[in-house]
Amino acid sequence: TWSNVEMGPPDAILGITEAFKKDSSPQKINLGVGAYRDDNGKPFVLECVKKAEQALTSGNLDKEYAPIGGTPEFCLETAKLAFGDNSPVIKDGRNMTVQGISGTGALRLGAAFFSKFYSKGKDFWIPTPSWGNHTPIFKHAGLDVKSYRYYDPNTCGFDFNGAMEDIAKIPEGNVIVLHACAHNPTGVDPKPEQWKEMSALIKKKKLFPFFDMAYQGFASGDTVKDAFALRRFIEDGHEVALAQSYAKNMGLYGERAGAFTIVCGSKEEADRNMSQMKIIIRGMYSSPPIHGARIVTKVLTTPELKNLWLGEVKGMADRIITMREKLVAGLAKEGSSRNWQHIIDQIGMFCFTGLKPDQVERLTKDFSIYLTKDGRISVAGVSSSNVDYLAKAMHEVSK
Ligand code: PLP
Ligand code: TYF
Repeated sequence: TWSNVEMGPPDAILGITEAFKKDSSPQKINLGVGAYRDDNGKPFVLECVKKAEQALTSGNLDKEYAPIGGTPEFCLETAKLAFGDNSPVIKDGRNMTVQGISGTGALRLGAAFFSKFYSKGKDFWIPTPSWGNHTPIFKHAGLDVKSYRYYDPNTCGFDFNGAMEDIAKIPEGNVIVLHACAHNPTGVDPKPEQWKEMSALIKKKKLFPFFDMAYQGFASGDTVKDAFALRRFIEDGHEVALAQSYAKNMGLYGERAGAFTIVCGSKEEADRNMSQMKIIIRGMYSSPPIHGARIVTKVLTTPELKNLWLGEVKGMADRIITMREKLVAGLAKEGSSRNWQHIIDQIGMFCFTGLKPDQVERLTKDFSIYLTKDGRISVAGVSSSNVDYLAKAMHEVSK
């Protein structure tokens, strides 16, 4: 029956973990997938999450289905986290927010909704480069994906002029995808002043901003600071779409808790959009998983747990910043004459090292260090015990 089905390639990011597992070197390091590790290299379950789970267990909750769009409480708390408790969007009920199956599922719901109902322009414009899964997610929904300049390999920083030039040429009505903070894979974000100019241009060009916020809190360690771009666009009067994820900032990777929001012109419009969003969800997977969403709701609605969480997010962000500094210091100690300042300047979980594909290959072959071909390393996989080895290896392949 399936003789026509060809073997597909492994996923560019998740395939790395498969290769890593097969490697028997005791010094091997997995810097492929973006998943936080503590300084012992172990997966980290946040204390606030453990406490929330204990409270949930003792509450003897049932396992009934969630509503199609997730519980109203989860959706409200998640929207408040993004837009701010006192945001007029929330006060006026202009947000249509549903739970998604983590950030990926949220993006996919947004893509489905735009594909079916958005009539002003058919293309989704993503930065170059962008998260490798953006293109497949949007294409699955029948959208066309195009790109605007974003990363400048010469400076290992943001190509502001290139981005502005390209955005100015995007046809009116098209959708522009923006990483709200901690851009994946480059770790390069626009500065606040640059966001302001981008917002003005996007408004003038009548583009629809679609934010992907998978790392709120992970860039600066502060969830409010990391929401700057999104909130600025709202202040400027944009109607936006937003995909959120709790995978990284609450460490809920496998729980698949996230949300999709469209900010509408009125509550009445939001209600109509919600009715259609539910019809889409019902036909895709009917209703979302409940456990992760319950944890999130518990953490966000219990002041003590929320404070604990904010401290833990900052702790994760700070450890990553420390590792960036140690890596650069280690490279200097090895005698590298290259300028590695961008490793410190870039933010969030990832660092775009600037290493070329052949250098990446050598890191893996000769040093059992696993990373994506584009030279991205997940800094979350770096620890006090492997940073010196990593610095030595990076120097060896780049000198
Ligand atoms: N968007 C970006 C830019 C990401 O980096 C990720 C995760 O790596 C996601 C969305 C969604 O991840 P998840 O589906 O695990 O929430
Ligand atoms: O490291 C990255 O960029 C991501 C991480 O279901 C990821 O691709 C892994 C699994 C998943 C969603 C995101």
